Amino acid sequence: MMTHILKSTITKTGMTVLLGKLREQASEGKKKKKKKKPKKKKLEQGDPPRTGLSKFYPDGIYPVGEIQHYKDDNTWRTTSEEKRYQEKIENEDPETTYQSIRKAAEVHRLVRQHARKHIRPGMTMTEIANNIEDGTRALVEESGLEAGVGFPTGLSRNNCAAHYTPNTGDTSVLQAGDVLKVDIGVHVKGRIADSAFTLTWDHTYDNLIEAVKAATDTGIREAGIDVRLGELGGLIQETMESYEVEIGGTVYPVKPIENLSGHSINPYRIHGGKSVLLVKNDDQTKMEEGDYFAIETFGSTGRGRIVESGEVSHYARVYDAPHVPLRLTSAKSLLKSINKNFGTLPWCRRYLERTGESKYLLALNHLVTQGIVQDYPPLCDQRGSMTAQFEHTILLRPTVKEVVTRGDDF
Ligand code: HZT
Ligand code: MN
Ligand code: MN
Repeated sequence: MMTHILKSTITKTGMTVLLGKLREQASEGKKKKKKKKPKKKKLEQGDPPRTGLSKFYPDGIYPVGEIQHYKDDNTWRTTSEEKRYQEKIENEDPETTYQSIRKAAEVHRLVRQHARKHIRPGMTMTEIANNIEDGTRALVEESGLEAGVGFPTGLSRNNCAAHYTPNTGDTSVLQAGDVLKVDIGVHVKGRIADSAFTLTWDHTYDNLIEAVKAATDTGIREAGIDVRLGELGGLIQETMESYEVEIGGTVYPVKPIENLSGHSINPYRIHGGKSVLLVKNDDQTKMEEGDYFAIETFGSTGRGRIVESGEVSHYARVYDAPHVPLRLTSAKSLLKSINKNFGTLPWCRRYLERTGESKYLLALNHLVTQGIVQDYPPLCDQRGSMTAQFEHTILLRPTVKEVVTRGDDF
C-alpha cells in the first residue's frame, strides 16, 4: 500500500498540523480524489465585473483601506483608550459611515482594475466612460440617491488635467500617444470615493507619472490631524519638483499645477470647503479629526497653470444656493429632475439623457446663469503640454489615518 506524504507545518508549540483539504482526508481516511459533495458554485466577480458587492459581503463588512499611523507627537492617538472608545461609540455611528466608505472604495478598486486592463488606444472615449460607469452602477448596486456613481468619469487627455467626460455623440478616439487621466467616483449614502490615475502607452512619460505618484504619496503620508494645509502644499511641491522628464530631446521640469487642489469631501458634497494646493502657501487652516479628504496632485510639462477650455460636460447643483423663483417652466422642470436624480452630487449631460431628458440645454444654461447649477468646464494647461494626476481618498480617523481607496495598483 502507498503511503501518502501529507503537507504539514510545524506550529510555534512544535505540534504538527495538517493543512487544508489534506487535513480532512487524513482525519476521514479518504484518498486524494475530488469529492462529489453537492458544492455551491464558487462566487466570482465576472469579466466585466457586474455582480453587486453585497453578494460577496453578506455581513455588510467591507475591506479596510491602507492604515497609516500619525507621525511623531501624534502617536498617542493610536494607543489612547479614550480615542478608541470615542471611535467606537461617540458621534453618529462611525461604523456605518466606515462601511459605506469602504464599500464605495472596494467598488472603485474593482472597476478601475478592469478599466486598467481594458482601456486601449482605438477605443472611443464614450465606450471607455460607459464601461466604467456600467461597472460602478452594477457593483455598488445603484439605488436612487442611496448608492451610485459619485461624479462623472473624468477622461481628460494630454494638456487637459480634469473635468472632461464625453458628451452624447462624442466620437473621439483614444490615441497611443495620449496621457489619459481616469478619475472615477463612487458613492454609498453620499460618501464619495474619489480616486484617479494616469495611463500612457509610451514610456516617454514614465518620469512624469512617477513624479505625480510620488507627490500624491507625499500628500497622503504627511496628511494628519492638525497639519496645516499651506505646509502640506509645500511638501507636495518639493516632491513634484524633484523630477524632470525628457521628451524628444528636451528636458522639462515637472511642475505642480498651482491652481488645482485636493479637497475635503462632505456627505453628498464633493468639495467640502478645505483645499490642499499643490504649492507652498500661507493657508493656516488645519486638517481635523474626522476629516475626509481627496488627496490629488497634478504635474505638468507646461506652465503649471490651468484655464477653463472646451465644451462643458460636468455640472452640480450649488449646495447652498438661495431659493430663486424660476419663470422659465422648462428650467423649473429640469431642476426638479436634477433634484430627484442627483441631489447635490455632480453629473454630466450623458447622465441627464439617461433620465430621459432631451433638448434641455437652454433650461440648463438658465439654471447656471441663475446660480442654481454650477458648471465645471474642462481644465487645461497650455497646448502641447502633458499633465498627469494621481488621487486617493483618505479618512482621518481618531486613532489612525485610513487610505480608503488604496489598492495593489497605486
Ligand atoms: C467638481 C466637479 C465634479 C471637485 C476636484 C475633482 C474630480 O477641481 C475644491 C478643490 C467632480 C469633482 C469636483 F464633477 N473638483 N476631484 N475629482 N474633480 S474641483 C475642486 O472642482 S473644488 C478642487
Ligand atoms: Mn477625482
Ligand atoms: Mn477630487
